[in-house]
Amino acid sequence: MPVFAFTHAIARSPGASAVDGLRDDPSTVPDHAGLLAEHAAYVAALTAAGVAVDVLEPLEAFPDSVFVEDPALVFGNGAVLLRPGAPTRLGEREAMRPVLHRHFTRVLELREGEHADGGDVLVTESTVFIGLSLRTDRAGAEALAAHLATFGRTARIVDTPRGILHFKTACALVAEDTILATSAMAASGLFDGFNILRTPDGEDAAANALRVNDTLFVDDRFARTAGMLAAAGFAVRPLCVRETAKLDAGLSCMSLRWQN
Ligand code: CIR
Repeated sequence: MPVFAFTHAIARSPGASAVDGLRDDPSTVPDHAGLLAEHAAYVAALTAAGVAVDVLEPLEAFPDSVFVEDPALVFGNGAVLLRPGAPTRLGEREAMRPVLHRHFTRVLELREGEHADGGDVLVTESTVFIGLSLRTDRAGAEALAAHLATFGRTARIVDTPRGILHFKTACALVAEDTILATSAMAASGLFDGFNILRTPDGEDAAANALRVNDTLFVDDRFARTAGMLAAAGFAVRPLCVRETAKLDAGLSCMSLRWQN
């Protein structure tokens, strides 16, 4: 069963505080109504792709909590409660803890001093890449790798290219043996052995695509990437994430996905 075969997902609606989320450029302020509309369309697209989505209530105390991908990592046989690397996001893990226990019988945890964001984790069949970044430190990556081994998964700790927030900001698994990547990520050599589809010039931000069952979600601002993927045979579903992107986030960040 491919690692992008999903039956279940967790998402969290953006609260009013979401407009105060972390971002590289504080002068770009997202619109709350726009964030809500994009989130609702995203959940509807997951549902249409065959996924049952548990949509959690907003958490006003944590502006970035809509990005549920970061405080946890989930698989069909268990979950890991992570420790996000941004101080303002660390508390999201406590809110995620009961949610994970509701869905999974086996929940492992990172400990104090260990930090990792789910956005830095790319799961493929053979390897789980863990990107070291400003959010994911070596202690967190090594602890996560050890937890992954107990789930029967092999981790590889790598460097996230400088200048991007998360490892998956620049790449996505789009088929069992195929990775969509920015040119910089493609040139890193990390994905030797995979087929690599490069995002066209000027469309680096399209690399945070999301494969869910037979559907490939792509940011609708990037027509050339969508065209390339459609020509390669993918069932592309463009989604609007213009407001969400103002928070340095994209399609993978808004859900935790697994197969039961
Ligand atoms: C943050 O800086 O943490 C959020 N504004 C964006 C998180 C994006 N998450 C992801 O790429 N997995």
